[in-house]
Amino acid sequence: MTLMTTLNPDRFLADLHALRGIGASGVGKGVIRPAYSDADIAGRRWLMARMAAAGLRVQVDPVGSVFGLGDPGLLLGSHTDSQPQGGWLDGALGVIAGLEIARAAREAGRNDLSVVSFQDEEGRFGVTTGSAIWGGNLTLDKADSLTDHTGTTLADARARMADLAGAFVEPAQFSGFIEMHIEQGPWLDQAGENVGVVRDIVGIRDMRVTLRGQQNHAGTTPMHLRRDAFQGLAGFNTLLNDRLRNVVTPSTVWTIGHVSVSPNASSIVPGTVSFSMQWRDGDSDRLNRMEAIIREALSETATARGLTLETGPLLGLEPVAMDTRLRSALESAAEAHAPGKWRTMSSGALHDATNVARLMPVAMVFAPSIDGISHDFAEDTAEEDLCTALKIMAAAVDAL
Ligand code: HGY
Ligand code: MN
Ligand code: MN
Repeated sequence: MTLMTTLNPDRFLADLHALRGIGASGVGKGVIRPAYSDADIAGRRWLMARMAAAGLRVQVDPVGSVFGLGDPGLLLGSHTDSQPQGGWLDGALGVIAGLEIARAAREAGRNDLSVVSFQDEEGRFGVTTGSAIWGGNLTLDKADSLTDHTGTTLADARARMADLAGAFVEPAQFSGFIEMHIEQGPWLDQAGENVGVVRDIVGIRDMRVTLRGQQNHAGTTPMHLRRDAFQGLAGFNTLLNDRLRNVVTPSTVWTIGHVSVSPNASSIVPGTVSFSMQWRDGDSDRLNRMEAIIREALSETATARGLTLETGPLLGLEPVAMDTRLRSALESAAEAHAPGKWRTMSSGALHDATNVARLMPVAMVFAPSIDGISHDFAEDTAEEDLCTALKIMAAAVDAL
């Protein structure tokens, strides 16, 4: 008897839907479970109980990442925290798939699989924070001073689950990490394919920027005398799109996703604008060249418009390649269970696997996202596709 015989897709789906109910947004299948929120902590407590029921030893690290430990061997998992408007599968899929495979393995007498839900993968405080700390990309000290958009520090947030927190889990007990995730993009869905085996994960840079001008009366302040911080952002954005044209490729992305205008009133010239500046690419040199262009465009814009410029700490992760041995186990399983309906591909989304790759061999397998939608309540995948991806990951683990 192997885990393939005890693997229970219905139990896997039931756990996925149970987790979806914790922090349900009430819109579609969406969830609202930001790191350290009541819903996130409730979700982690629920997961701890499910891990214990499966016979795994539960350990929560100081940051709030939840581990279900078996004997030394492979680590499976992802994250259960969500974006402010999250989908039910982003992260949760990988944790529950890992739980189901570890549980089925134990029922078949195999106890060398462990499961993890990393904390704050969605970066309320930074970029894949929990696994960055565990993987050594970020010290706990530095992380504790990071703040979210409301100014709350990670230290204060993680204190909300201090009663659960224990020591960091020793990475040396794991021989590798496999993470299942939804693609969060359009390619598998468009091609009608079942799974993607990830070749590499792009790198990322993320920093906060503040432009300060002069708050003033929107009626009496002539245009040529204004030091309008919003106009600064608008001017920077136009200049940036023009300057980046020479260094980017069709797969390079850059996003200003969070903007706060102060004082945000119709009859007041904005005095201050704070915004997030994020960019991603598969090439570290290109990420660095983009940083230089971004900083140059920011200072040129600030000077030209009489604004002051402040940039926060630059957070980032380098592009990482998946382990060939783990990856080929996934590819053989995909060929066996979905012949002609799988591909190898890059990941434009960041994942905990990037940080874990500093410690051990890692690999990822994608399930399709309907219409390529993610980071939105509408995120979804057909249950049949979820179960196909589960079977393929289980077959790969069974072979390892
Ligand atoms: O943004 C990302 O790539 C991840 O989904 N947090
Ligand atoms: Mn994710
Ligand atoms: Mn995400």
